[in-house]
Amino acid sequence: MSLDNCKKVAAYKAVDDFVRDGSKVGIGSGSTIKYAVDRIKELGLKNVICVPTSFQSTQLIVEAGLELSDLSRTPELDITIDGADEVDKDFNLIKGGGGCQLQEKIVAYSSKKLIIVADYTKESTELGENWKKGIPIEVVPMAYVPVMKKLESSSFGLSPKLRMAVNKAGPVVTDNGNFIIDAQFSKPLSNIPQLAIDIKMIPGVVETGLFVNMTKTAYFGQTDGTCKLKS
Ligand code: DER
Repeated sequence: MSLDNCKKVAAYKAVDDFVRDGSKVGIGSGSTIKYAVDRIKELGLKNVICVPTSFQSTQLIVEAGLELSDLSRTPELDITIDGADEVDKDFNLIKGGGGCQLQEKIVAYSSKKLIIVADYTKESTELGENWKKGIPIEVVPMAYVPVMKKLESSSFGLSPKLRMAVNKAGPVVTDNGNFIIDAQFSKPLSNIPQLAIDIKMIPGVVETGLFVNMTKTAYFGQTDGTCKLKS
C-alpha cells in the first residue's frame, strides 16, 4: 500500500472514531490532514465547525465546503486532528515539517484532545530515528542569526539551518511572517521537555516544533491496510 493510502487509512479511522455531528474540530496542516477533511465531508456530518492552522488548512476547509471558524469565535475545540513528522515512544512529537507549527500548537492547545494521524514511517522509539531534518523552530526574522548562534553553542549543541524556499528566492516565510530554522541533531535528544522550554526561551524564538505532553492518541496507517492505534 502506498504511503498516501497509509495516511488515508489513519485519517479516516481517526475521523470515524472521534468526529460527530456538531463537533468543533481543529484542522491541522500537511498532506495527511487532507484525508481527514475528505472523510468529514464524505460522512456528511452536520454542523461540524472547523478551525484552521494555516492558509493551507483554511483552503482545505473552504474547498470541502465545511464551516470555517476561528479561535475568536470558537475558542474551545473538542478535538484537533493533525499530522506529525515524528512520534516517539513517549508521545513527544516533532512537527513543523510544513512550517505550520505555531498555529498548529495554538489550536491544539485550545482543544480537549489532539489526535495525530500519520503513515507508519512517522512512528519512532526516539526522535531523530526516522526524521532527519531536525527541530523546526519559528523565529522572528530580525533574530535568526543570534538564535542560530545560540542553538549551535555548547549549551544546545544543535546544527541549525535557515529553511530556504524552493519556489521563491530567499528563506521560507511562514503564514505569520516569520522564518524557520531547522535545528538538526546527531545524537538522541535528552530531556525533551526541558529542551523545548530552553529553546522557546531564546529571545526571538516564536515557537518550536517539539510538541510535549500534548497528545496520547496517534493513528498510524500500515502497509497492509490496517491502522495501528497508539494510545
Ligand atoms: O508541518 C506540520 O506540522 C505537519 O503537520 C507535519 O508535521 C505532517 O505533515 P504530513 O502530514 O504532510 O506528513
